[in-house]
Amino acid sequence: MKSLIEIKPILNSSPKSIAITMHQRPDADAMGASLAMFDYLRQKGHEVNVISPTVFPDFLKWMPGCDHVIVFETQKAKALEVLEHIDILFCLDFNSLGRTKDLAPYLEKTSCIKVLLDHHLEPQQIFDYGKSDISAASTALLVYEFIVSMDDEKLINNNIAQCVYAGTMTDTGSFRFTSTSYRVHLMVAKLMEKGLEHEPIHQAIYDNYLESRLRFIGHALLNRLEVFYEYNVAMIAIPYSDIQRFGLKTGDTEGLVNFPLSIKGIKMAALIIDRKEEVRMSFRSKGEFDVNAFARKYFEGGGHQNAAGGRSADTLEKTVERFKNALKENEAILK
Ligand SMILES: [Mn+2]
Repeated sequence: MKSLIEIKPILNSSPKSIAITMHQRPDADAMGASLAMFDYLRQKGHEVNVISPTVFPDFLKWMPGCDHVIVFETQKAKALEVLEHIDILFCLDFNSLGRTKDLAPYLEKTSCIKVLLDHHLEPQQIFDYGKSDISAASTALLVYEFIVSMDDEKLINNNIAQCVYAGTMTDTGSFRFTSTSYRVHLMVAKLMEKGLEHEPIHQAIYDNYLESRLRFIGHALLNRLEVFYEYNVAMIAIPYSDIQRFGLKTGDTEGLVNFPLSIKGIKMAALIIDRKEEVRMSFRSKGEFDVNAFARKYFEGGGHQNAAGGRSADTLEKTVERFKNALKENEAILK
């Protein structure tokens, strides 16, 4: 993979046809990075489309440009038509094509230039240009830094500012995780200097839920939380019946995994959800315990040292049992 900046002459020459894509079930970072890049590359005169493998959550529907996003899951023909004639594919906030779910085989088929901007561990070796920076707090930050490195800071408008701020705010737990480096604060300072209003973004993302989502959190904390003090681990396991009962939608369980981590002494938290088609898992940790390694070893997943995801084809009960066995195997590290 050539370094990202080497794409500069290509982007600065003739107009290109470009697609930007992100991981399935996109979060604010995947969407924010993609929409910021979308706005920027359009300003540069390129023909640009954004493809999300699956629908994106309602709490991101304020993001500038989100109306242009083609959702592969529901607009397959349109997405495939775009992929057929592109010169460049930007892959943002993921690093292995499998993370795009059913879109993956079509991305594999394209012979165009593939560009990576991402901050997850162990990228697949299929990209022509890119930046894989695990110390970056967010992919949105990498997009911001990319635009600056292209000598195009003047093109960072309010749309781009809102998108990269939102992605970075959420991926840093509102600027508190250890990943919140000086680069993050430097970017935010520059964005605010340009006139970014941050408060509406916090409100749009964190104060925009339905009552049912709050009731669900109450229920989950009261009835679905289990604490294993012997391992310093806490877990919330959500059966499919809860999803139906509270009418949960994409994004409604976002952040739930952070609650158990706020219990004194707890070093690792897990959220295990029966999504019917499969069981999905989120892991968070404080300090040394590496949930990326844990998710990779036991649950076909991965991510970052302190935040990772996984999946299981077993039932919820069986998955919880496997999780508990995995804790036992890691007893020495967790204690
Ligand atoms: Mn991210």
